[in-house]
Amino acid sequence: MESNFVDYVKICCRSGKGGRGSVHMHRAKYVPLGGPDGGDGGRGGHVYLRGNHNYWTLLHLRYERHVFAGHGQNGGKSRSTGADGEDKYIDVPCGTVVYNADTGEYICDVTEDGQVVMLLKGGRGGLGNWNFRTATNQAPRFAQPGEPMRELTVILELKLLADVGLVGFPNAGKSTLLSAVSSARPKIAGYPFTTMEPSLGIVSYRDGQSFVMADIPGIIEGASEGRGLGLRFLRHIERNSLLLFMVPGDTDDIRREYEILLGELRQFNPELLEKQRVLAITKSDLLDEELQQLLSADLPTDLPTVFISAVTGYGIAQLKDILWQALNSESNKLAAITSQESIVHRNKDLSALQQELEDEGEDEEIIILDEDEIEDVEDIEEDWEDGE
Ligand SMILES: Nc1nc2c(ncn2[C@@H]2O[C@H](COP(=O)(O)OP(=O)(O)OP(=O)(O)O)[C@@H](O)[C@H]2O)c(=O)[nH]1
Ligand SMILES: [Mg+2]
Repeated sequence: MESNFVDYVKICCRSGKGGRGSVHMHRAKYVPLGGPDGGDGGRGGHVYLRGNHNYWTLLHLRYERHVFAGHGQNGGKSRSTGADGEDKYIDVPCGTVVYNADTGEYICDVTEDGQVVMLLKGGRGGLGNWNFRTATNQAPRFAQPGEPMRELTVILELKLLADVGLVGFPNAGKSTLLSAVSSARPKIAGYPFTTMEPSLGIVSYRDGQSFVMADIPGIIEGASEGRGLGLRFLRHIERNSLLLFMVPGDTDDIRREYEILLGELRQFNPELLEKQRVLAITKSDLLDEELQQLLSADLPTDLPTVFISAVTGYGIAQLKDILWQALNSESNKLAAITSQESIVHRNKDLSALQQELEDEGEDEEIIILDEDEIEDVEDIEEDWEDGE
């Protein structure tokens, strides 16, 4: 199954090459010695990255393997300058980290909405022969080539995936909660491992504020030894600032289930336990008041706890308050884990692409004039020599 949860992509970027300057001699009926009038080449297109808060994943870039800016047009006669190549913008979610895919070197961070970073500069256009007139060479037969294009393959990785990561056994109601508080529509069903891949939702809070919640596949006892879907999905909550543990109210021993989850997380990465935690007792609609009080007395005391029902909406507002407070007390305190090993390289076979790029990328350093252009130039020179 193809995942629609994309937190890294590899993109081959190329700026445009500059257009070459033109070698041209002005010819008009009554102007026999018109002189050089070759215009300048246009600038090649730049490649930019642009932060866009409407994106939360890199999914939209998944099939965007190449981003090629346009080439500058060549200069023309009558001193006309070639058009600049089209610039390209790669829209990325805020919190995207950019690495050089070949060296693994960090390039930049895009953190703010609207932030624009130039990734590759387009080649400058060459000057036309008009620019090279001098007293001693009034009919220069040369012009500058445009600057070559530049190429770079980058890996884009999302640093901050979500603020809140949901942690619970299968069937705990994680996906149901996400769909109750956000517009995300993860699959929900009464069997374990309904969720096979993480999904994100934006939870709106008061006054137009919001935070991001990540639903990940359920964890079972022994997941660290590979049981169930294992723990590989925990990679996705390593970068969340808060973990929301979810245990159904009808569980025999809520505290024990919570401890099992903690244990599995510890096995995966002990640093996960340094994150803030909140415990939600889900499916509270299945409990009566009396039972809820009974259970309350035996809940873990080292973290905030709340009874919720995603079905009736009970406790959801309170949960959001608790999450919001916790997020803002310590938000963004945790440095993102941006170590190289957290980048997974997928589809690494770039050899074909590389070849294609090389073939296309041969730059014309030598200016080849059209037949009649050459004649023009020679005619004029002869005219001038005759005249002298
Ligand atoms: N009564 C009641 N049932 C709920 C509630 N929340 C979820 N459920 C039910 O519990 C079952 C599992 O819900 P999911 O949201 O798919 O659980 P999950 O934690 O995402 O499960 P996995 O994806 O398998 O890990 C579904 O049948 C839901 O309808 C609730 O608040 N009350
Ligand atoms: Mg689910």
